[in-house]
Amino acid sequence: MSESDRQGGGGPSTGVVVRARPKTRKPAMYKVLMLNDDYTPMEFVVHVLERFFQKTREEATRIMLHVHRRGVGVCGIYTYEVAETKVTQVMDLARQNQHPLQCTIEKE
Ligand code: TYC
Repeated sequence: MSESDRQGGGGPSTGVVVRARPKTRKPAMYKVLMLNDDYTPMEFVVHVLERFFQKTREEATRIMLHVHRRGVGVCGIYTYEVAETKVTQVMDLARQNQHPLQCTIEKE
C-alpha cells in the first residue's frame, strides 16, 4: 500500500516531518469599546486610556474626544482574556470613583 493509500482522502499526506497545514490558528481578536456618557470627567477617561491601554496623553485625548463626539470608540484590540481584563479594570476604577463610564467587548 502506498503512502497516499494509507493516509486516505484527497489532501496532502501528514507525515512525521512535513505538516501540510499548520496546526496553529490565530486567536480571535476583540475590540474594547468605550461608551460616552454625560457625567464622567474627560480627564478621568484620558487617565484610564493612559493607565490601562498604554496610550500617550495625546492619543488618549484624541480617543476620548472621539468617544465624546461620536458616542463610542475603540480603546484597543486584544485576545478575549486580555480584553475582558481591561474591561474589568476600567469598570472597577470607574465604580470606585462613582463615574458611570461603560466599556464593552466586541468581536473583531
Ligand atoms: N461626555 C463626557 C463629558 O462631557 C466625557 C466622556 C468622554 C465621558 C468619553 C465618557 O467614554 C467617555 N464630561
